[in-house]
Amino acid sequence: MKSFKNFIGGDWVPPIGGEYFENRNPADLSDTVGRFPLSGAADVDRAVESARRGFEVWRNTPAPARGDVLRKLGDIMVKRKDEIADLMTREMGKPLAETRGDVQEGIDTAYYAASEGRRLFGHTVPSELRNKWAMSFRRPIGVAGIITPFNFPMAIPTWKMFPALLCGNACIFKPAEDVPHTGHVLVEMMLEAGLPPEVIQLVHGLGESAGAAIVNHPLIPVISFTGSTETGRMVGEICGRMHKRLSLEMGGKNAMLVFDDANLDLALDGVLWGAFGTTGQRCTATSRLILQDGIHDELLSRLIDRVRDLKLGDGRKDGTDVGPLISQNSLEKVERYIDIGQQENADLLCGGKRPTGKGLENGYFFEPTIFARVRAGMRLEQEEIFGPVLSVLRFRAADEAFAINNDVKYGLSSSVYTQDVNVAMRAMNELDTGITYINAPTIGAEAHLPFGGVKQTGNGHREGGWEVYEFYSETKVGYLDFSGSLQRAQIDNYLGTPD
Ligand code: UN1
Repeated sequence: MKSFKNFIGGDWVPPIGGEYFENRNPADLSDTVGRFPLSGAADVDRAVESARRGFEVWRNTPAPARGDVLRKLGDIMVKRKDEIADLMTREMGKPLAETRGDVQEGIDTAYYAASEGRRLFGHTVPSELRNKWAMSFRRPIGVAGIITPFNFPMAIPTWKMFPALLCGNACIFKPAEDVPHTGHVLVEMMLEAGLPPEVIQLVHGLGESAGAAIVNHPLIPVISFTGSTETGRMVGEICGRMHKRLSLEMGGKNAMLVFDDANLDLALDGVLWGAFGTTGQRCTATSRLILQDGIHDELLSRLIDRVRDLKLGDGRKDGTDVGPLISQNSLEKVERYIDIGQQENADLLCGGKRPTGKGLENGYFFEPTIFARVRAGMRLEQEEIFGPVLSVLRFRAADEAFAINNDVKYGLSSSVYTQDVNVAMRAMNELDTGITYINAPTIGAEAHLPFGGVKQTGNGHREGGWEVYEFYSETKVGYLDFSGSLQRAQIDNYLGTPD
């Protein structure tokens, strides 16, 4: 079995404790990808020591030159796109079309970051005093701790690390233990693109050991975490106590609202992609379908027909629509929610169990599932499941649909299907989510726009787009007084009170 290493101190090295974990293909557990380091606090200590040296080199590299490294990295990713998609599907299951999209999101992020190297704007504004200039500019912060999930093994690490690097920070990267191979290849490509070796450190391992050591390390002032709201809360408590800058991207319970006047063919395609793409394992998955009375029965019956046609299987095989779940734990969690839905008297219309088909016996497969007659407030309707389970609700008027959408603790994404521009614009204003799509599903974020959610989905920061550059840099202000005399702000330019 192939054995992988950490990348610490500018070299590929084994974990100090000598322990490893196995990474298996969730579509076929007899297929082992390799063994990866089970790192701990001592590995993180070494990574931090080295990253601090890397930071000194990198912070003094001009931002356009840092951008050039990221552009080259984008070029390398373009060349290796299909190969990476294949290894990514092998370790996390989603079909190749989706893993190719995942790599493309990384490529887009690389090119966007490269262009930011020649921008990274501050402001120059007038001073209130004569012969004095006032301006702001950006400085890097230091070593950034990057902790990422399994569902977008390439896109999410690039969302975090490329802007962090462009701003001049060094990174310590811990990919989810389910997708270490993609993390390994990403770091290989970063080095090939010319990133100075000590600027990036790869520490494999589990959240409770390697992840916790990163979050708790006093010399890592910036943390970016994507994962569950429960873990995010713990990370937030620690970072709060330690005065760290923290970006959290957590759960979702995203809804699609379909109005009577909607194009139903479009809405059907949208909900299938939104609910069952990535086997429902997205923070942006559509997990609630809220249908207006007039089209409820027709859309539901057409949806069930289409769901029955979805082909479950190995994401590396042609024709597969839906891959496996990521792990035994996640399979058991989904099964718990099937029980919960039934106890709550929702109607289980299809799915709800593990499939029996040939070729599916060795993986974490679960049938695409629809519950109808779900009512607002049920656990099925309120809690994030992170699997292929869609709850269907009904509504009469827009206000009711907006209230159902908003009455959950999360607020990442929402989607509205209607031809009525007034309803669409009201939805934009009133839905409590970081993103609203009109006539498109709840997934579809583009790399050059800010991504993130409100309420317990996040903590106010955004990934992607222009906003993430604020997160990874400190604003510094410079005043230059060339008047040759002491000018006292707020005093010497005071206009006096009117008589
Ligand atoms: C996530 O669900 O964790 O548009 C991220 C989207 C994807 C990214 C999703 N590009 O939803």
